Amino acid sequence: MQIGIIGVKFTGKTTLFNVITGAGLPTGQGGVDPHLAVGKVPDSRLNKLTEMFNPKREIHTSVEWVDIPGFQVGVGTAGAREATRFLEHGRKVDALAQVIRCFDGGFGTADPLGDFENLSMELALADLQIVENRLEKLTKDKDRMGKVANPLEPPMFERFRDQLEAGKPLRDLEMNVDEEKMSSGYAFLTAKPMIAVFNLEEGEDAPADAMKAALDSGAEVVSLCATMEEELAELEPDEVREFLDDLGIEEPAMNLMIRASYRALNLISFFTVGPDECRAWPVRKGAMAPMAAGVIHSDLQRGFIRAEVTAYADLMAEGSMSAAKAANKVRLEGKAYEVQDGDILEIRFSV
Ligand SMILES: Nc1nc2c(ncn2[C@@H]2O[C@H](COP(=O)(O)OP(=O)(O)O)[C@@H](O)[C@H]2O)c(=O)[nH]1
Ligand SMILES: [Mg+2]
Repeated sequence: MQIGIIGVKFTGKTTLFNVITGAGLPTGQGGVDPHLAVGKVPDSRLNKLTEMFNPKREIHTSVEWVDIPGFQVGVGTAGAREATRFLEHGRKVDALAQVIRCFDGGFGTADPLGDFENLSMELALADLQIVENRLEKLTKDKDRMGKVANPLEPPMFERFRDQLEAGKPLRDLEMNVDEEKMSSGYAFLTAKPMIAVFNLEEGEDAPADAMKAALDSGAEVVSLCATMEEELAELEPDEVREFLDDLGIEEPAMNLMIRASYRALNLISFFTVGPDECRAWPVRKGAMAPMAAGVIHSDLQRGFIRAEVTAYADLMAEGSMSAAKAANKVRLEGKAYEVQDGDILEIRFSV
């Protein structure tokens, strides 16, 4: 699963990418190539499980991030080419994190609402182009053969066109299973989950108008200061703790941003615990127990018998696995059990 970081040039995309992945790319450069790196998904529940079970290893889930070259508005043909390139990279990822500059930083007065609207417009126009091409092709088919191959397509694409012409993203539209199937191959940009990341001057708030525009477009919204996150990432754990305590916050805003992105991918985490390893695993929200078992190993899915399931909150409330068992908090679940975020699983299987 990949998350693409998009936005206008010099908004802090690469700074964020570096903090999330540790990639160490130069910032302030406005490069032209995308960069890909893996970033772990911080989860304090896993840290607590590690404290409880004291395993040899602690393994977080991770997702892939793509630092996509910046987008520049209205700079002639070279700019148009660049804009297209950024859209191409955007199509390949599963979710988009749009970074919005709210700091000055010597780049001129920030225009968060303007930047958000411009980029949203660019995405909508790119999708509209595809929709119109498709509608044109369908009209030609109809003229030539008297009908279209799939009569469900024209009304769907007309609905898409109306939505995009109204300046609204496709992610807003209710789609049935057929429509999901028919449209998925087009990789529409405005159908992808979006996280709006307001990159602030330290200590300032995100502007309400831009925040509202992002929320209205169905995006998840996060505010942070990328350069402060960059400094935090260089501190020792106890220094970080002290710093956060001073601010009266539980964890770095970056963690919230990463988890919002993880949620946007429609992923939840379940855990496995033991003396060797405490580990978080990613699974699609709504997945049944055998599917989750398959994330660990295909044998566990093939030979799935049952899952021993303990809710994270129950385990913490009871204080140990044996206490949870004694309190009947360890349940035996079958193939039709829908795995919940934070479940601790032990799979029983036979192959
Ligand atoms: N003041 C301030 N500067 C920032 C912040 N985030 C990034 N920058 C600076 O803005 C410049 C551009 O950052 P970069 O990450 O390369 O932006 P990109 O072009 O979007 O990848 C760099 O000099 C960063 O140090 C921030 O939150 N506050
Ligand atoms: Mg960059």
